[in-house]
Amino acid sequence: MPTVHLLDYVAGNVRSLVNAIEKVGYQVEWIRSPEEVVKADKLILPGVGHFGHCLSQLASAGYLPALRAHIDAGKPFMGICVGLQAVFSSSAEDPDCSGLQLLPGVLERFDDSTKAVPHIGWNNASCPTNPAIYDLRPDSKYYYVHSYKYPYKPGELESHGWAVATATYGGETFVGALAKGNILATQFHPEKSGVAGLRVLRAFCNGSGARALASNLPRAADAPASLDASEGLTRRVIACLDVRTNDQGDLVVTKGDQYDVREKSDSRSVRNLGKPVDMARRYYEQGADEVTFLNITSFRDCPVADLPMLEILKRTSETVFVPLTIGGGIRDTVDVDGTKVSALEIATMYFKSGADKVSIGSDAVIAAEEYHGGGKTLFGNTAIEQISKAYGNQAVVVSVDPKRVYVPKQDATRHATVKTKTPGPKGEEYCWYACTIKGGRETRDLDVVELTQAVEAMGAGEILLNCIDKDGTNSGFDLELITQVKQAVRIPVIASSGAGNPGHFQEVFEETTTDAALGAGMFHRSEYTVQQVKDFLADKGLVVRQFEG
Ligand code: 1PR
Repeated sequence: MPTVHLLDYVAGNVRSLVNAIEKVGYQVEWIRSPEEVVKADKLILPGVGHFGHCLSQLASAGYLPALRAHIDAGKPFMGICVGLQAVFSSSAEDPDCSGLQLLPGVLERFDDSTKAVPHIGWNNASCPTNPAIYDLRPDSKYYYVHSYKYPYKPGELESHGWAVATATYGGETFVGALAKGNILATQFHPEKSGVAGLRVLRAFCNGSGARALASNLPRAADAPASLDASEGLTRRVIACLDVRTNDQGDLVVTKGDQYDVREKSDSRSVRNLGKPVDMARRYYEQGADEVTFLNITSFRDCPVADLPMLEILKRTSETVFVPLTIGGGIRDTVDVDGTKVSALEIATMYFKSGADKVSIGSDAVIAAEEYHGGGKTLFGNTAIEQISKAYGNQAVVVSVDPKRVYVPKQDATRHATVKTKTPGPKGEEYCWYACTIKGGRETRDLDVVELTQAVEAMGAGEILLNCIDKDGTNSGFDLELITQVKQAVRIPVIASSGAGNPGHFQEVFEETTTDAALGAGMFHRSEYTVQQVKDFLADKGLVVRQFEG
């Protein structure tokens, strides 16, 4: 197999990139010191986390001159995500840190006054003047996850000979991909962008992208006179697999009714809906935009010994090229031999096995209680802070398991209430949402507004918003809960629990500002496929990504 070199300068999830490169027919060799850069022909710089963290690691290890020499020698070079950002001079994220300075320009943060930041999801990378740049296609969608972007100004980069593909999020048009000569840089993650992303990687690896570019060199006069600012972000549909060991000791996908995963029959055995790796692949092929695994009984086991979940991730990431999230048991713990293992170390094991994000449940509730108890103080030692510092906030999801608590009047509790259209058993017109831990087994005196605002302050990048009252009911999402949380935070929110048919997805996207919606039981029971949900949404005029085979 021909070889592609990857720069190994920082801990991060590069397993999916390795898998994607192998999928397009190349083997990966690692570059582990600046001296080794010279042996690379095709070199990829994967970018993870913060601009400053990435660039200062590169600088302190002495990589920058070696990278510039590789590029100056005309050898193929590709930067991904922060790897694209690195080609500019600097970023507002870390103003004191310099980029590779191949291009003048400063990255800016997305404006979060009217939309969620980070920008997470599937968006365009379209280049009206050079539609074939590295096999990027105008109708395809690519997976982005970032808070900083280079704003697109028509003609600016083209006048320096760059071909530029753009995307628009919430009225801000930014650079999605850049190419010139031997250089390709993508703000999106090709390794997470399904078949559309694999095409881009293939065009880089086999040189066809650079050759096509050379025969269609961009000219300043080709730059669009005005911006194409049409919004490209799709409605994200996520498939979730709750995984646990059944009574026979097999790891199975299960699904509860209000978190009770045992059959209603006398046997009370754990409901077994299938094999995790096979089901994840099926959902990927149906067009799921992400796949989430929740290890729902992790609090009983020591997760460090929980090798089957690591194995599930490794095997899934070989065939599923969309983002994978893993939740359950991400917290400081003590291994069976008495060794202390930090939440960061556990998360690292999951990232190395193919996860793109980790989801934290119970531990986030305890951390939020301490945050509020200490007068909204950040101590820097929580799992959320440590993992988001190392891997970026987009890698940290907080999974919330709330339960309704009804009250007769708005001021009957200190908690943030909503006036509900579904009154309580005694006709109560208000409710608040109490956070729970250990899979709903313990209810705490903390509401969802307190929890989500605390974890946002700690650096969480996204909220996975379940609802125990709605879970498994097929009665639709809890729109009142989702609206309350969306108003409380600026990070993206994934609506979860209650989806029973495609109309429920339409409802949650049209009646709330949720950033994504997740389904479980309706997919597992084969009542609907993910594709049917997406076809239905498309029919109703909502933008979705369709699976490219
Ligand atoms: O607390 O950090 O160890 O994480 C445990 C994780 O496991 C949490 O994310 C928690 O939500 C999850 N969990 C724990 N117990 C259960 C259970 O069901 N007994 N599952 C559980 C949570 C909720 C969703 C579900 C949606 C959609 N499952 O993932 O998929 O409700 O279902 P539906 O569309 O069929 O209605 P920690």
